[in-house]
Amino acid sequence: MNTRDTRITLVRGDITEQEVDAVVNAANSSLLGGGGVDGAIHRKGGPEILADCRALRASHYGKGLPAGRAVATTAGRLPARWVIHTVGPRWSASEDRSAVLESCYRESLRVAGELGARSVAFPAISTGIYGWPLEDGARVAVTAVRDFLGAGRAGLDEVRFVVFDERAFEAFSAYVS
Ligand code: AR6
Repeated sequence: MNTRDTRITLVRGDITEQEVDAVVNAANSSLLGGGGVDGAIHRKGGPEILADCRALRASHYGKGLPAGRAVATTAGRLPARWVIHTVGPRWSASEDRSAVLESCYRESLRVAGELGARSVAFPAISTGIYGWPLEDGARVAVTAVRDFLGAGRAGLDEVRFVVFDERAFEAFSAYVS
């Protein structure tokens, strides 16, 4: 799929193994690590990432990074140049939080553009520990990225969705084609 000059691709794999300029972390507002993608990125990327996160907390985010926002750090030992940490919303059955989820993708792409990244890999934000239903998470993700790229501000060659299992691959396939 091409939106303006950026390819949107989908692969099944591990976000920590992507050779792209920036990988996006499904973080929490503490920026101090956790499970899922967050745990894998810190484990594989090493302590430099956490050191940068702590510095960001001290300088800007003493109260935590709000959901929907994004910040960049080194990628440490990952085969990428930067990690962009974003905080997804927890799924709520009673409240529509999809604008916050959209904002995660948009803000991550905005930060990627500021860094001069040409390629960005996203996990399926909020669809793991934060409980967002996969099909809807895929819809919001692809729509948000497509809308951002359609506005023509990106300067990116590729936005890659990286999903862990077959179910997620099928969910994203419905929107990335
Ligand atoms: N590569 C690609 N996708 C993965 C990987 C991986 N290595 N590991 C898991 N997934 P999650 P969230 C998929 O839970 O829902 C952390 O504790 C997974 O199957 O990582 O945004 C943070 O600190 C799912 O589809 O992120 C927060 O507290 C998707 O990635 C909280 O979890 C996202 O799952 C954030 O929860």
